[in-house]
Amino acid sequence: MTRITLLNGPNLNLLGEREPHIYGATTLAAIEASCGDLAASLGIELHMAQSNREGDLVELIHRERGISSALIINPAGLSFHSVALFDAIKAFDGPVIELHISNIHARDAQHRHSILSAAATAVICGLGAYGYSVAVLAAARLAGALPDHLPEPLRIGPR
Ligand code: CA2
Repeated sequence: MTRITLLNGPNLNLLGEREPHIYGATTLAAIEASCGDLAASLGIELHMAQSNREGDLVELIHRERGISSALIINPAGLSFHSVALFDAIKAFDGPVIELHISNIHARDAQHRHSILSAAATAVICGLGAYGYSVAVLAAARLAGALPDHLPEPLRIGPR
């Protein structure tokens, strides 16, 4: 069974509790439950983790090398300065989707430029919690693991 990893970075454990006007009212637990359901319906194993520590995320990515066929990561505040995460993403051997709940391009200067995007295969932002569902579908597509019964427009891909 194809395995995909979904990682969430610092402070995202607080989703739904604070700043709902920016990050929405959905909790991380609800997002993970919904992504798990979607993955199951696609016949994919979805491995999920959240950490507030940069080193933990680096190690989680290392551990998935050769095991997960694609990586989805919301690096949160680490997006804007973490060279260690940049290098870990570069070292991952499959497609990597960088995901943000908010549209970081429409944010203040501090939240506008992710240095990780240059290492990612694709970037999804501004779709709120729905972006996680889109990312799971897209990661499955990039991993070549979408089931044949899905409509053709969902199965066509960039490559
Ligand atoms: O929009 C996103 O998903 C972000 O990655 C979230 C980060 C932010 O630094 C990025 O610019 C965009 C912040 C995550 C903080 O999460 C919180 C959740 C609830 C309450 C407070 C913070």
